Amino acid sequence: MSSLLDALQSKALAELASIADLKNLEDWRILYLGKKSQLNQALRSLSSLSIEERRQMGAQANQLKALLESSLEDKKKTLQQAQLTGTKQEYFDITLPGRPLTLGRLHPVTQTIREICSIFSGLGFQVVEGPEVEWDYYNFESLNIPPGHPARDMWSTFWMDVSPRWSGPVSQGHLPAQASPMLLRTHTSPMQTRVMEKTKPPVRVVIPGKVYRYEATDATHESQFHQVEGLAVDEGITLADLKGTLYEFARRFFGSDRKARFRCDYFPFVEPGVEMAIDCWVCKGAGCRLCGQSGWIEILGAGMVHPHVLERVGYDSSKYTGFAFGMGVERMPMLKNGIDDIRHFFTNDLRFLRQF
Ligand code: YSA
Repeated sequence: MSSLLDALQSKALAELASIADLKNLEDWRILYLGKKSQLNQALRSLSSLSIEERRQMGAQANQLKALLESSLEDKKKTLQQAQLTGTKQEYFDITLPGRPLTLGRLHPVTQTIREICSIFSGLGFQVVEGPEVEWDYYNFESLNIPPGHPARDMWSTFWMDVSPRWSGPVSQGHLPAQASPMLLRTHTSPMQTRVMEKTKPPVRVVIPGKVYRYEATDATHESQFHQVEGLAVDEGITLADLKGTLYEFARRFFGSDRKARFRCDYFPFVEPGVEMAIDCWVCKGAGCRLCGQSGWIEILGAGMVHPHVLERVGYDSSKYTGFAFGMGVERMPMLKNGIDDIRHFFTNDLRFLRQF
């Protein structure tokens, strides 16, 4: 057995010396040190020897095992080093640039919200956010839209299946907002009341966020979309401030070559009310499917905050006036980049999203 182990040692070390890559080294390890290796079989057969022989052969076999293991480690280090420095045939070039990681990017709607907010920040407005699930009081009543008001039809929405419950005190016969039903907000305007309830004038805020409507979708209408609300309240604010601010915004967002148009509009929470439209990017004002043949696309509703809205939050409407607006976010990049259908934003088609 001793001569068998000697022969095994010479053969194993001779083969190891000629190995030039890690794959063959692994094969060598399995052959000489693996479970079914000759060495392991020799170790297992020790039990059939006499005690004296077992001691001698056991020691020799263990020495050989240790020698093969340390030789294997040395060889492995040598081969790995050769790979890194490129001194052997099998190597990789560590100077090659790595594989680029696929980085995500912000959704075009998020990019637009950030751009809009950044423009208004530059005009002195703070950015505030509010809840998407809202009380009827903030969404409608505080904005002069009591139950049964026809404006509710225009903003038909998704109601929460929670029955209003209020067991707290009733001050001067008025139930608090929390006693009204809850809904997915139909516009960002409820945040006007929330901000004014918590702040004394002067106020200058923009409020970006998601809104929901029970709406038949088409190229410019979604049932879930985004708005940015704006509110400025101070002494001496006039409609000229509203128009000046929004013209300046349109100039910075769309560029000075685009046309903006104001027309009278009606919203129960402003007096007077206006809508602002930008000339259609696709047809350049000639009329097309996107703009409903009008040449213009409405981007926002606005107006001078109604005195009742101011009084309701405790502002003195004989001292303070204000303007407010609510713009549709998706329509802004549509107008800027010629996107012909609002639904592209939410179908998650990477061919569309990667363009922004
Ligand atoms: C009006 C006066 C104020 O003092 C303050 C805000 C407002 C705006 C009001 N809260 C409102 O929501 N008006 S709106 O229904 O006309 O919507 C405002 C803008 O949102 C529209 O001009 C349009 O750009 C966008 N929008 C409306 N419905 C949409 C939509 N965008 C996509 N899909 C829809 N279904």
